[in-house]
Amino acid sequence: MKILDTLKEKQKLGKKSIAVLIDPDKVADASGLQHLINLASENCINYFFVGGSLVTTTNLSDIVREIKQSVNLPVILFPGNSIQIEPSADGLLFLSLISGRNPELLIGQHVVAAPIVRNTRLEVISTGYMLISSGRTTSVAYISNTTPIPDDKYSLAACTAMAGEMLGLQVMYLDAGSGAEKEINARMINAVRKSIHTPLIVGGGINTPQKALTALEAGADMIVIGNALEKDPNLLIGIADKVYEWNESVGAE
Ligand code: 1GP
Repeated sequence: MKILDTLKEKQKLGKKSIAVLIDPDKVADASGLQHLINLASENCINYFFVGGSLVTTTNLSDIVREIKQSVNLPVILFPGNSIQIEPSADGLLFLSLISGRNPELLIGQHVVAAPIVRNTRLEVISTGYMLISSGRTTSVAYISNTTPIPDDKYSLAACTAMAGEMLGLQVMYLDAGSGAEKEINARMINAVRKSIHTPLIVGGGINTPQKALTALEAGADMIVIGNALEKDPNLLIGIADKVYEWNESVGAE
């Protein structure tokens, strides 16, 4: 089944997913990566995301290969720009940064990437990517040269998501930015949830089981955890438990 179809199916059933984000620049060594892959697989995570706002290494294909050799889980590219395309992954979040007004990230890089992507077997998932302010400036806000939506401008975020959906984007991604000081607040997630029908991904600064649960309760269909695991991979156990418990409570797969 395709990634997007699975997400929509789970959304219909009220089930949630969890993705582990691997930033190629933060992979210190092969054994650390392997440990994280094993933990992720033992804790029933659903997806690996691979990418970052600034990738200075050339290990993208090695990382995808390492994951695919170890576990049978979809690897989804979460690219910061058009050079982060790796054909051996399973899917690609084709991100349009709709919270910003930088034409390069709304459509420019996509034009460059489209013919390359067309020649791959990647499942392309068009994604309305929305940055929400989260305290200090994050790498993604700086690199993208965009202003995140203020975290108390609920209707601005809701209308942005709504417009993204009307433009045909298949998934919305609310991101506070990797390693965000403040995760996205429940009211913001809920406002966006209520404004759209597409699956909703939420990430940035989720570093405790409670924050994960709050995001799920507020309406996230998928949560993404990255930075916190770079410091303490075992945090995944408690966070993944929340997703597991949620799914158990809504019934069998
Ligand atoms: C960042 O949403 C992802 O784009 C994950 O954020 O690294 O803070 O978990 P963290």
